This record gives sequence, structure tokens and C-alpha cells, in this order.
Amino acid sequence: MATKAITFYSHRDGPNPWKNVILFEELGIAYDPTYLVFGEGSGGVEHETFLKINPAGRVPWIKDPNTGIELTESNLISEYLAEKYDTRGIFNVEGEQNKLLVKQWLGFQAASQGPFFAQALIAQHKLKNEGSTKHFQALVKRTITTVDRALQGKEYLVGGKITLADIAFIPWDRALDTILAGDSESATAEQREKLWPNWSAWHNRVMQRPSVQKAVQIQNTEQGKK
Ligand SMILES: N[C@@H](CCC(=O)N[C@@H](CS)C(=O)NCC(=O)O)C(=O)O
Repeated sequence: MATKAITFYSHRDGPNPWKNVILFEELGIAYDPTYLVFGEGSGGVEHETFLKINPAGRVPWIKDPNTGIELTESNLISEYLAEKYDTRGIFNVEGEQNKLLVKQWLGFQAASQGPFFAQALIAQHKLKNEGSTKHFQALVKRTITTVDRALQGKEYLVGGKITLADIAFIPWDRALDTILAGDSESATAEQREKLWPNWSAWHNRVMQRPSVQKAVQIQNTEQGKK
């Protein structure tokens, strides 16, 4: 168990750091968050102060004073936290195949879900470009279809139990009302449930975990929502 709080650079809206908050809450790890903003201004992810810490200019980033470890990339941080602090094996899976499957899904999340969901959001709500919005929303739907197929007959992605793979998808999936806004077939949770029943049941199942609910509550408080 961590004795000193982990230094944690985060963002109030950006979904990626919130995967790690779920881990902090689930594993009872003390952490000390600093919330950055987007851009180059004071307190920004691309301000020179933070670029010296993380040249990628992105969050999350941690420093663990208990080990001296410094890390960025949310999925790698989750793997580190589980390896060091999951003393009860909450996220463990048995066997080489299952351990590799967790990594496979973490890779898929970081290479497909994260970037496609982010670009669909930016195309529609920031660039307001209809063609790009449709292009990225199609990739978002393909990503969800992949996960839905993989979940056929299963409650969780790997090994019949909760793993880091399931947790990794939650923060971006929570933003789907905004990401798929305007899409005639998948804009609402009801439509998504009909299109992707396995995915929808899994999402709701993982959402019910107390650690996920706590992370949502902390994020809502930070965002000034109830
Ligand atoms: N693959 C990285 C992505 C990190 C990332 O893009 N973080 C966002 C916040 S959710 C960010 O810092 N964006 C700022 C920027 O791109 O300028 C991870 O999973 O940690």
C-alpha cells in the first residue's frame, strides 16, 4: 500500500486521467491531483513548465514518491498501479494468454478508442466539419462494434472477470452522447443498446462498480456539476 500520496497531473474534462482515478479509488491509493488546462498558457499542458516534466504535453502523468517512478500514458500508469498496489489481485487474470489479452485490449483502447473518439469530438464540436465528423463517427461506431463482437457471451473482456482492459474504456465511453451527437442511428443510449447489446450491458456493468461511481462523482465535483 502506498504510504505517500502519488503526484498526479490531470485534467478536469480530458477522459484519459480518469482511468487512473478509478484505479486510485479501487486500490485505496492516496494521490495528490493537479489539474492542468489545455494549451500553452499558465497551467497548460503545453506550457514550458509542464513540457519539462512530460515532453508530450499531455496528461495523465504521475510521480510515485514511494518508488521514484515517473510515468505518462494512462494505460501504462494503470498497469504500474496494479502491479505495485493491487495486493488483493482485484485486476489479476490467470495465464499468459489472458495476461496478453489484457495488454491487447489496452493497446486497442489507446490506438483506436481514444484517438477516434477524441477526433470525432473535435471534428463536430470544435472544427464543426461535417465530413470529418461523419468520418470519425464511423470509426467510433466500428470501434464499439469490435468490442460488442468480442463480448458475445461474455461479461468482461478477459478471463470472465474485471481487468484493467474493462476500466480503460469507461471514461471515453461515458462521453458518447457528445461524441455521437447528431448521428441518426446511435446518438442516444437507447439506440446504442439496440445496436450493441453486449457492449451496452458490459458498459453498464462496469459503471456500477463503486470505484467507477466515485471517480464520476469526483469528476462531476471538479467540473462544478452536482
Ligand atoms: N495515449 C495518452 C493520451 C493522453 C491525452 O491525449 N491526454 C489528453 C487529456 S485526456 C491531453 O492531455 N490532451 C492535451 C493535448 O493533446 O494537447 C494516454 O492515454 O495517456
